[in-house]
Amino acid sequence: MSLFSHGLRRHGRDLLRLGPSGVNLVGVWGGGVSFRNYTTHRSLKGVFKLGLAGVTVGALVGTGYSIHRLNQPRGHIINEETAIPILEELPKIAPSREVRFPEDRSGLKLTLFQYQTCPFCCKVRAFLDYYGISYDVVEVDPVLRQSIKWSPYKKVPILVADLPQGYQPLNDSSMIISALSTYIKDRKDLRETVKCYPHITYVDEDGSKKSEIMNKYFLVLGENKISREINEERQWRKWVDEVFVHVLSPNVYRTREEAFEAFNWFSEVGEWEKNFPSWERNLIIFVGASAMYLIGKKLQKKYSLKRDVRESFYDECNFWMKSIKAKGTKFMGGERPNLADLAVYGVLCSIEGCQAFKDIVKHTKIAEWYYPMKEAVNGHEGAQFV
Ligand SMILES: N[C@@H](CCC(=O)N[C@@H](CS)C(=O)NCC(=O)O)C(=O)O
Repeated sequence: MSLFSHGLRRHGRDLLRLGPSGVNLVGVWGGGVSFRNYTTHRSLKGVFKLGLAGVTVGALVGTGYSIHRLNQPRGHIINEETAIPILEELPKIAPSREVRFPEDRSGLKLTLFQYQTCPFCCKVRAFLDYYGISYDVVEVDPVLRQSIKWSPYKKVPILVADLPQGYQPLNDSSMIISALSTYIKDRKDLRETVKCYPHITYVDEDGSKKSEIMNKYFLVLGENKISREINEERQWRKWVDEVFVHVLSPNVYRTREEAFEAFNWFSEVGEWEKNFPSWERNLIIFVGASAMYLIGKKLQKKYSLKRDVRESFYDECNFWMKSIKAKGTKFMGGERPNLADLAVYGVLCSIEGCQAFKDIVKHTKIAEWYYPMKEAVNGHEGAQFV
C-alpha cells in the first residue's frame, strides 16, 4: 500500500514540478507581464490557447518522466545475495568457558559467540547440549559487543566452526540448527551445507535495510519427499521465531522492577562479574534494563499483544501444550524431542529466572512438558544419534 501511494505522490509531484503550473503558466501569466495589457478578446483567446498548450505539454512531459522514473530500479528492490565467507583467521579471544561432553562423536570444533540469556543463543545451546556436542563459549558484552567486531553480521548467536578450510561462521540460530542437523544426519561437508543458506539483503517498505537467511528451516538432506512430520516441525520452528519469541520481551520487562530483576539474573547466569569489569557490568544492567523496559512497551504494540501481556504469554503456552496433547505424545516430536521442542525449550529456558517464567508455570500446564525437556537436554539424550 505504501509503495503504491508513494508512487502516486511522486507522480503528482513530478507533474507539478515539470508540468504547466510550475513552468509554463508562470512564463505566460507571470514573468512580470501585466494581465491588463491583454484586453482584447483575440489576445485573451491566444493566452488561453497558449496556456492550454502549456498544460498539455507539461502534463505529457510530467507523465512521461514519471513513467520513466517508475520503470527505473528502485531502492527497495535491491537484492544482494551472499554466502557467509570463510575466514582464514579469527581474532584471538579467550573463551569465557568450555563446554565438553565426553560422549561427543561429532568431530566438530565450535565456538559460540553469545549472550547467556538471549533466547536465540539459548536455542542453539539447547540443541548442542541435547546432542552432546562440545563447544567453547565467548560471552559478548551486549552493550559494547567488542568480541564480535570482526563479524559483518552484528547479532548473536554466531557459531564459528573450525574447519580444515578455515573458520566458518554460521549466523542465525535457526540456520545454525538446520546446518548442524544436516551435518549430524549425513556428515555432509559443513562448508558446502552453509552455501545452501545464502543471506539476502534488501530494503524494506519503510526504507530500512533488512537481511534474511534463505532456507533456514530446511535440512539439506537431498530428500524430495516431505513427510507431514518434517513439515510440521518446520512450521513450529518458524512459529517460535515469528510469534512465540515476541511475547517474551514485553513479559520479562513488563515493569521497571521486573526489568532490573531480569538483568540482575542475566548478570548472575552470564557471570558478568567474572567476564566484564564492574563498571561495564553496571552499565549493561542500568542501560539494558531501562532501555528494555521502554522497548518492551513498543514491542507489545508492534506484535499486538493483549493489554495484560501475561495473557498473550499464557495463550501461546496453552496453544503449544494443547497441540502436544492432541498428538498424545510426550513431546512434539513424539517420544523424543524434535527441533521444534528444542526451539521452544531453548527460548523458554532463557527466562527461567524471571517472574514471567514463574507465572507461566503457575498459570499454564507448560511444566508438564518443560521439565521432561530439561531432563532430556541436560542428560544429552540425543548424543546417541550423533
Ligand atoms: N534471527 C536471529 C535473531 C538474533 C537476534 O536478534 N539476536 C539479538 C540478541 S537476543 C541481537 O544480537 N541483537 C543485536 C542487534 O539487533 O543489534 C537468530 O535467530 O539468531
